[in-house]
Amino acid sequence: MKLNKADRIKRTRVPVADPALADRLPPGQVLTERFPVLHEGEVPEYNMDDWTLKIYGRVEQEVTLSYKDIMELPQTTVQRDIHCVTRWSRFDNSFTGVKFQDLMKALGVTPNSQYVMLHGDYDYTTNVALSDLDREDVLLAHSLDGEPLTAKHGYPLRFVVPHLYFWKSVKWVRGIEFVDENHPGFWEQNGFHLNGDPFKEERFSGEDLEIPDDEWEKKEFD
Ligand SMILES: Nc1nc2c(c(=O)[nH]1)N[C@H]1C(S)=C(S)[C@@H](COP(=O)(O)O)O[C@H]1N2
Ligand SMILES: [Mo]
Repeated sequence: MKLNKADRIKRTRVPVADPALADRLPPGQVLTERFPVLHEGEVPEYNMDDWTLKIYGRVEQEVTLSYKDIMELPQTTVQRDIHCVTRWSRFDNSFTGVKFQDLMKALGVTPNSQYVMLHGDYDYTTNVALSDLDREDVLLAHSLDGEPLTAKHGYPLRFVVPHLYFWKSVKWVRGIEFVDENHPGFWEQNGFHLNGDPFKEERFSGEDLEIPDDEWEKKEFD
């Protein structure tokens, strides 16, 4: 059933803002304890012997890592809230993995550019500024709340960029490409904001689209 615009607006319940959450819950978000699954395309299956993560583009030296290489790097756990542009937020997610900063340090990779295109299976991309990755709490995560990520949530490895809308947190990450210009990735080419700060409500690049606050409840949970 395709709703016309008026119907959609009628269905748009304005999320109730709990004043106690004002500092924590970005505008227009709804809190959930469940964990919705959102992505385009199929959930990949891997033979971990063949799996690689490539770091390439505008760097002094390109590097290809195995899963073992990643697991041998220093491990960090960060507890953060996550905010999806389809209006759900989930508090206190405890992700474990390798900090982007530690990865760069360990590899001695010196980027020659200020922008990054992140690549995930299958053919998913999202653009981020290097300054948005070069932070204490940006992880390449393999676990959530002490358990390995499920296939649907990005096993074996996903980015967690908690201060931006969750579409920037690439699941099934396979490539970190340093690029000269901030070209839009997949969702950014499809009407979403180039940057995506939830506290500034940077949802869209052009005209606002209606996102009913229960949009995500039609999705799968895992
Ligand atoms: N590889 C890949 N990563 C992806 C996506 C995707 O389609 N493919 N979707 C993004 C979007 S739009 C969201 S909201 C989050 C959802 O993560 P979750 O399914 O763990 O909640 O993953 C992001 N990472
Ligand atoms: Mo999303």
